[in-house]
Amino acid sequence: MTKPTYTAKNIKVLKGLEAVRKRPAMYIGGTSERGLHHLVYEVVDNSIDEALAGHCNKITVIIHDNGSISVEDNGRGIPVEMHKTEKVPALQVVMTVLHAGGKFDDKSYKVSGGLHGVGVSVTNALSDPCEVEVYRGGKVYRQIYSKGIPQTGVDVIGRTRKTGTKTIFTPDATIFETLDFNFDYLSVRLRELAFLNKGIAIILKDEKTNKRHKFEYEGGIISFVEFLNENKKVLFEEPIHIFGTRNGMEFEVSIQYNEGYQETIYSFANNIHTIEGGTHLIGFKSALTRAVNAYIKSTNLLKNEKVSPGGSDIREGVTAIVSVKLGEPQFEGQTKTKLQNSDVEGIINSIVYEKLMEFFEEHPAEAKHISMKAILGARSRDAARKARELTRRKSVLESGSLPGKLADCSIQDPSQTEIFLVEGDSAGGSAKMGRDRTFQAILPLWGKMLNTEKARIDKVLNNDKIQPIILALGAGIGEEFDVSKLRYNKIVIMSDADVDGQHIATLLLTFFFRYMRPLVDYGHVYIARPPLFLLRQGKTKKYVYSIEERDEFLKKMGSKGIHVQRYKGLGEMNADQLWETTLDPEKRILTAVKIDDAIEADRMFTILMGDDVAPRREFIERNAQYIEVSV
Ligand code: 0RA
Repeated sequence: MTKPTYTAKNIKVLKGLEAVRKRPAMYIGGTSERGLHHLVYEVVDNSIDEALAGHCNKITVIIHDNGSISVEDNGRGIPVEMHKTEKVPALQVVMTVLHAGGKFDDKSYKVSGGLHGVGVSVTNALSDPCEVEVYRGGKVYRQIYSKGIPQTGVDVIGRTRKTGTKTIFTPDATIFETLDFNFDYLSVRLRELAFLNKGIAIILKDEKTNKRHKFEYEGGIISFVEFLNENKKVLFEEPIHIFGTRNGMEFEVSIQYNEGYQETIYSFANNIHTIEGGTHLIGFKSALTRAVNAYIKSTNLLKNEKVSPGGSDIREGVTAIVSVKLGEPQFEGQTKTKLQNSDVEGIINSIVYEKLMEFFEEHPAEAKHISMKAILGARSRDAARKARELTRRKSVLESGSLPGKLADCSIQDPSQTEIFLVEGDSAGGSAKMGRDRTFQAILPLWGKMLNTEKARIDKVLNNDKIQPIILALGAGIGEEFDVSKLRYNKIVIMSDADVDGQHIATLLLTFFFRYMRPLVDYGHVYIARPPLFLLRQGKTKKYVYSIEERDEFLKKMGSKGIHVQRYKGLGEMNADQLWETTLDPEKRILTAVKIDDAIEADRMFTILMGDDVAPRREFIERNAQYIEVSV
């Protein structure tokens, strides 16, 4: 084994790696689960670049059972020859110099690249150990690093016929709060990458559980749109597909409509999900609005009617992906996910408009469907406005008046308060008596909750089950929702631990997700977990929250004179018990509702709340552990 040589240049390299280890958040956004997974994405991005350059079509990611993870591609292999100016092997430069990436290959620009665009050296710096194998020119080369510092030279360790690069790394336990790679978390991003880069097969395996996925989509973003609409009724079968290149920028758009009213548009720049949008998204939206309006005008679909569809009417029920790839993307915004390259907007706007008009001309049935839906959307917006004005006039939604059934808390400071949305009047009654009324408010819910997944906003606004919730929270709804006006810090859904209770919780979550989204994004929503059993033995009492926990305690307590009481519903608990088990911040269990991935959440709500029964049954069966409480 050759020892790496140290020169003055190495001092600079060490300083760079040190900076990464000192402030990992600056490079990978944090050291929790998200940052941990970012390590993988940096490595995968390099392989994606190799694929986009046309030299690789397969990437395999394996979660190993010793805590390491490996990423292997079948590209050309990172060059191992001496780097001309750095005087060490090119591989070592890529692995240890910040921003080195594939830059020494001038011809191709780096298309993918993580949010922070720092490259695989960051993954290396935060791993211990990290090992890279390169298959190239008939040989297997290897270099091993610890915390980014080479422990060996680039050694030849064998012969091979294949070409490619494999990186195996173990995240440094002194840096990360968690070291467990999450199969589902990785799946979401790797699937997204497979959609955005058609023809690349990305395989994910988990050696611990033997789970395996292969993501490969010949249709690219067309497949992405079909995937998003999978359980929805679509207006036309084949998604629209528009693509082109201009000024060195590649762009691609796919559009399909469903019968719902939600707007689902995801935009990407260089494979990065631009959550905050940007110029590509603005250009796309403008083109869509202009094209649909132009078509409506040219076909006189509106006759003499006064309504005119606006952008949001035209985007009711749309599912679209906008993806651009460009040389020097400029990102801004709070999370650096807003594309700001100004030339992109005009290019996308004009080309998408042109191609959409062509599509409409060639597909009059689809064009008419889209147009009629937009017109209906405009009419309903009109109706919603009138409904809002009516309720306003009745001074309900904006009067600050509170619903009659609300038992409010006494303190005013919204950062200290909680509201429990309680299923059923009897549980509501016990909760009102059992709570700490200084900071806990109770709003009982009764009757059949509206399924907001299938309702337009005018119906939601006027619904007598939903209105009390809007009033109690005090922050408005929909586009006018203002999280700063929220009257409570925690909104706790409290329903029975049975199928009906689950259903109500899901209906409420759907409502929050669709109409009060910041509530979810800012982490205000919780689900209470009431106990399932009360175990009693003489004077000792123990509430348990799952069947496993019950069995565990039965074992511990022995079987002498144990009395097991099962709670079928919240209504069976008296006020004291409810306080003890579900309301008391010292003892209760609350599950925070977290939505990491909007795409997954969107699909989940569609499946749970949409029209199709089969996928819903399948989903519930797959997730049966969450509703085991109903047995
Ligand atoms: C630049 C040049 C060449 C290969 C690569 C970059 C490369 C980098 C990575 C990172 C992960 N997998 C990769 N595969 C390839 C090769 C240039 C040549 O062979 O002429």
